Amino acid sequence: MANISIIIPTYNERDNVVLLIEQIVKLLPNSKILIVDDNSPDGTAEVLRNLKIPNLTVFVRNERGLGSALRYGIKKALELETEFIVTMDADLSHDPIYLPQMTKIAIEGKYDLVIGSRYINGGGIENWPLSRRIISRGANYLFKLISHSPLNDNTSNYRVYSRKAALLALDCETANGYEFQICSIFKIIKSNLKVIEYPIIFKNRKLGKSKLRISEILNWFLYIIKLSLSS
Ligand SMILES: Nc1nc2c(ncn2[C@@H]2O[C@H](COP(=O)(O)OP(=O)(O)O)[C@@H](O)[C@H]2O)c(=O)[nH]1
Ligand SMILES: [Mg+2]
Repeated sequence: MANISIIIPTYNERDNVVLLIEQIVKLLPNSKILIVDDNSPDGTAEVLRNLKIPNLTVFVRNERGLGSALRYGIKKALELETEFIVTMDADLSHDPIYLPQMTKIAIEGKYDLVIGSRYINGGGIENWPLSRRIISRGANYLFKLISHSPLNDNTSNYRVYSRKAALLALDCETANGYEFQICSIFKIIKSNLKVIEYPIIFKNRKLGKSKLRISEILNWFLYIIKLSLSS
């Protein structure tokens, strides 16, 4: 049985994260679950501390940022001698039902990255507004154009990384927020690691709010220009 850690970044996800963890424990009982919470004002961390789940660790940081939260979780997972590292959102958009198959593919196929993909046959999105669909499609189109990525969904945070791929992702030291998703894929494909997509149906969150802000979208586009100039 491979040693798997599942990293879940949280910011104000009190109403989602418990449901998610309960499902993960049933589906992958031997995995370690690492929550990286940025001191959520809604008390996400306190709710989690009251759960009696042996393989659950909750890290509370005094800074904000999705990119740095993911890096923090990956570092902790590598310290645990984890062989495969999963990242996924806390808001139930990433259905844990796919976890057994995604991790099996990584282990048996010796993949360095298995990405839960909305944009291949069998994948899709439920209940996202048109504006979010356009932003996501546009971001993927631009990234593919500059990186020649073989992947159709490069911005999904539902992933299984090998140790080698996770170490490369950690090189994205300055990638904030959503920049981390493309920086890590960029490094992984430029190193010719073995990558594959697995179709997922992404469901828009029912509870809590998205943290994506206009400023972050603009920064993302500036970042992709920098990436294209440096490559
Ligand atoms: N630790 C941490 N997690 C974050 C931060 N921003 C977003 N997240 C988490 O990252 C995941 C994706 O964020 P979400 O707001 O759902 O973005 P969207 O799905 O792109 O609309 C969720 O689990 C959030 O709780 C942050 O600043 N710090
Ligand atoms: Mg979300």
